Amino acid sequence: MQKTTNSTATATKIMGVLNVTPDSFSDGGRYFDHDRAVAHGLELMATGADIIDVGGESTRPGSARVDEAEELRRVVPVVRDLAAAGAVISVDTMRASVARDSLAAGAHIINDVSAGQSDPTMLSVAAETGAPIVLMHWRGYLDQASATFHYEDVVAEVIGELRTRIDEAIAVGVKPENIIVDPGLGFSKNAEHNWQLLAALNEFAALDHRLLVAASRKRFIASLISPDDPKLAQQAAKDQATATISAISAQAGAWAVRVHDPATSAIACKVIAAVAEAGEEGA
Ligand code: PMM
Repeated sequence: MQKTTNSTATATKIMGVLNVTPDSFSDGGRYFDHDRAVAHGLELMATGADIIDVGGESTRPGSARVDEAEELRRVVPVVRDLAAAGAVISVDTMRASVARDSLAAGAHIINDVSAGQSDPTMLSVAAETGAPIVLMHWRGYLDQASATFHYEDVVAEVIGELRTRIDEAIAVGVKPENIIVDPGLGFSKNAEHNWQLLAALNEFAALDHRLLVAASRKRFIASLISPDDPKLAQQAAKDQATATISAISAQAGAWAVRVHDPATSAIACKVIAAVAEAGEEGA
């Protein structure tokens, strides 16, 4: 069919995960060395990532906090080299100093899983620099989180708590258009909570900020694939499930999905964009 109108549909962006850590959920240890980290960042770009999310601290339950100097040492040189290679970079950190130095080294976006709750100066760094910031739903460090793991209505509570974070960011001077929201799948949430949040992505999109969804290879996916022993779930199966969630996220209007395997999710998001475009042309 001939294209008659310019499409307003934009494909959901792919944020590729680059954990420069010895101990992250699924790729801990693999890209801990600087050169391997940079090489993997370039590979993520080559396989479909629009943004590289560089992190130097694992958020795995029970993992000890990395000290500030070590986090800076892990993250900033990798950000600098990938930015020099033309990458769009988000920096996955709960520390304002790491965010600030990474932005100075060429990063574009702050990704704070604590939504400004871990470091009281994080939101002002976002306000002062004008950098977009991901505000993820977070109820504390995962080893402290069991006490705050109860929800009467997970969707309403996560949205309500995110609204509080949004209001605080705006009060500190972050522009609404620079706020990206994230339901925080797997953070103080069990599998049932995660599926309920995914069933309600439209409500997150309706918050009127960009939406990021980060389900990739998380435990609730592994438990779906291999309920008796999630550790036995194959990587390819987890990436297939992740790509399906990327499609659901794209359909709900997500701005980006954060994934370990860009290729599978990029195809899923392209399919959804093609269907959206065809729908617009047919309208
Ligand atoms: N999850 C992890 C790390 N960073 N950032 C955002 N915005 N949202 C997330 O859900 C998120 C994140 C943990 O996953 P990993 O260890 O596989 O990177």
